[in-house]
Amino acid sequence: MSRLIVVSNRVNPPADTGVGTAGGLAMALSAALREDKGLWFGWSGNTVEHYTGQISMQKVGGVTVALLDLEPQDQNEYYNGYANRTLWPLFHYRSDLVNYERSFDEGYSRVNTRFAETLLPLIAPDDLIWVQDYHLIPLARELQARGVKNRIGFFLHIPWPARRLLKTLPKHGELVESLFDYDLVGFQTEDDCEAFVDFVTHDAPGAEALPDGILRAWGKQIFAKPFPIGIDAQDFADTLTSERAETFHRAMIRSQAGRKMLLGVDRLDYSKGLEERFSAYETLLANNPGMHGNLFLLQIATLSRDEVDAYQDLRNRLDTQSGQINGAYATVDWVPLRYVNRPYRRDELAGIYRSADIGLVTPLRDGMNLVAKEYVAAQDPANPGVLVLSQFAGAAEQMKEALIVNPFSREDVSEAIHRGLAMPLRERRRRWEALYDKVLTNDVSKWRDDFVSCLSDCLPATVAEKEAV
Ligand code: GDG
Repeated sequence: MSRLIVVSNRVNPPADTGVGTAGGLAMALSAALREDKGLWFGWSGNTVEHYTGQISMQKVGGVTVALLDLEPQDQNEYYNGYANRTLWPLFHYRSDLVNYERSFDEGYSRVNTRFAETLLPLIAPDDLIWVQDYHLIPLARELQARGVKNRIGFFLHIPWPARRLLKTLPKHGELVESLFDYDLVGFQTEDDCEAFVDFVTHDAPGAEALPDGILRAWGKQIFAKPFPIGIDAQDFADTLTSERAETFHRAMIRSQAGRKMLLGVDRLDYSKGLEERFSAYETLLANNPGMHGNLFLLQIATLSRDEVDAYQDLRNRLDTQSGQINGAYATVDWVPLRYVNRPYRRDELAGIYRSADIGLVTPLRDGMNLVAKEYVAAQDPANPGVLVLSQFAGAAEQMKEALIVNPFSREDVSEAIHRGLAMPLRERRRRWEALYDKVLTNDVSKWRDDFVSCLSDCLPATVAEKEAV
């Protein structure tokens, strides 16, 4: 069997998963590589004054991890710049927040070149290379320019934007063309895949969409398909029965003091719809005085990308908004909104999820959203909570038994919370059983296996066709 090389912006060694850091990509990849004696290559997260191109290798939990240090300028232009000030807002439909500077472009290409140069000596002829996410779109082009002939796949963890939106990006054609240097390009949902095909068929030279995800353009041929990501459901179930998870669960139940608990767990990011969620909760409180004192919202919003202005601004607005809600509604013995910025360990989170009556997952745009799946996996089968899920999370394509809402409508979200709180046990169980079944069946191993086997097995049949293009 070929060795798998995973390349991503950041690398979180699998041994860390018991405690866990925020970030769905890190969770998904560490779980996927745990059984695979693969190599995981990426940025260490550290910067050094002068780039050396040296990598540090370590073996963690059966996975060889190779880490590269970057320069401060790389961090500014590639990571905080092109990745998180240009592509992230654009791909999440926030063109108002897109910042485009040529220096970002240069930093993005430079870091992709650095990744290719340092990865090159580690690649063996049979290796399968699997590149992750929007930070590294041009990596296949850079590797091929250095003679790499291996199969290379790419998976996009975030949404693919609508055609007209993408065209606002300078050099968008070049970016899309560089995806045609992969053999397989994977998306979270059918919808994202269709948006990609829509762009290619309308705007790329010589484009042709054939059955089975075959796509031709720029004189090249690739496969483009959806591979919805999941969680490590078995590992999550084990975490749930850990002593720490149970201690946290008991502590939460005690602190609820008989009140219903609504729960949000998100990175502090404008794509997650936190302001809109707070407004919806405020609407619920304003319209239902009888509920005061009987429920509360616990929002865990772990700080993220705080070197980017839009994130600092959002943090300030959320501080104000949460203060206003508590100022307007709190009483001496009731705080309606518990707003928490500190991160929790993964096992602690599991216990917290289990004690929540409503899981509020209301992003304005989200590739998938693993919190929705973790919330479902953590519920007590005898008395499960209700998932309120945004129609704009990739997860909504699968999790149709959740209460699906439009996160832009405070009335819609507020009514769904109301409905969830009043939902009879029989209906809660029926919905939860269907959701849990999907979370178990479509887990992270299936995601990895489907992608990797497509990259290694389903392409040979078309190699001849590929060469004939
Ligand atoms: C990207 C895409 C896609 C959160 N707070 C804490 C904590 N978390 C963990 C959650 C979950 C993960 O972070 C968040 O995953 P999401 O999927 O919700 O979101 P992104 O970070 O934006 O991930 C997303 C994902 O990639 C995978 O493809 O689903 O659409 O945007 O696992 O539990 N973990 C710990 N403490 C916290 O305080 N330990």
